[in-house]
Amino acid sequence: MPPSDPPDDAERVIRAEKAAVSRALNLVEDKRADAQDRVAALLGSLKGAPRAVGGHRVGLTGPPGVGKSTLTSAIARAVRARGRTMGIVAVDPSSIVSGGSLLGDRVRMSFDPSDEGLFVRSLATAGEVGGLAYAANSAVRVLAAAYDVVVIETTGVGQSEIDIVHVADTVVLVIQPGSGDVLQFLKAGIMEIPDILVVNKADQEELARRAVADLQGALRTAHAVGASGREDGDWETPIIATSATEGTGIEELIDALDAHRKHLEPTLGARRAQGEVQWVLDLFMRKHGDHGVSTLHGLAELTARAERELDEGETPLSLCERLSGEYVATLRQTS
Ligand SMILES: Nc1nc2c(ncn2[C@@H]2O[C@H](COP(=O)(O)OP(=O)(O)OP(=O)(O)O)[C@@H](O)[C@H]2O)c(=O)[nH]1
Ligand SMILES: [Mg+2]
Repeated sequence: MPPSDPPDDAERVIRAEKAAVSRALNLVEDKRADAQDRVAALLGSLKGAPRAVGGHRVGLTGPPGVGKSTLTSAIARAVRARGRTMGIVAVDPSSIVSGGSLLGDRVRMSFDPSDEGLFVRSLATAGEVGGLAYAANSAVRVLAAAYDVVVIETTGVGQSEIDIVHVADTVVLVIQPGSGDVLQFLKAGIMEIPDILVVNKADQEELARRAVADLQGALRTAHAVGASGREDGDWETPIIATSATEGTGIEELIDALDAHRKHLEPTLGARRAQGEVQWVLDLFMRKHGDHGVSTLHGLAELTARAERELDEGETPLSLCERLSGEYVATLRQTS
């Protein structure tokens, strides 16, 4: 079947037609240059969609096995029960794509496939840095045009390969009772303070109570040593105990998500724009380091340029590629 025009596809995505959303995500994962040109065009048409502007992008992250996927399923049920639609993209570091199928898929979620208001997709990392970050970013923006709430699940703590901070309005860090690393990271200021902290597996009640108390202490220490989140100081990170398997604490979590989204409203546009700029700069610097930045006239110039060109409709993907091209061309000229 020949591909339909991007505007056509965009309309269908905005109407949340599952087949169109699926097709758009296939395109996002297709690394060929012509596919990526079409992604850029598609994202351009999706950018102003009502849900893309008014919706909520939630990043859910945490160490392996803490229950992120189970929690995401529980969140989805609660969000749907409140009459809102939801798209999920799970970034699965353990999966590999082979012959078009996803092997070793650890995304353990079960949903009603006939529910038109819920869409789930996992992206396999297949061990490549950078490429997935692009795909995840684009995937979130496709889903954001179609669904009220988008959740992106990634595994990791601290500086992970997929920096969901750049793509999520709200970052939720999920841990389980007895996970000392997170406490240490928070205390030492290695980790940015998340917008919401969740202690899952709180069916282990005594352990969970202690974990919540420890986290409260760690947050106080983190604030004391000057570690920061993305807030200007007037948002206090709530700590919420949940049991994803028993369904407790989920309503409280959704309320906290809504409260954070509301808190962000006045600055959301700027925050999202800043996230995209940061994403481009990060990727470019990971690839080409300080030398790349100085060759393209320094950080201030590069930042201003990214702001301007993203604002004009360029996608982070295409912009980063073009900057890389310019850097390489300059190297050739001067060598
Ligand atoms: N007791 C208890 N077990 C849970 C809870 N939530 C998840 N689990 C169990 O923890 C295990 C891991 O759950 P997942 O949801 O796959 O965890 P994850 O964080 O998504 O794991 P990765 O994506 O592999 O990092 C499964 O056996 C779940 O049944 C909970 O609230 N209480
Ligand atoms: Mg998972």
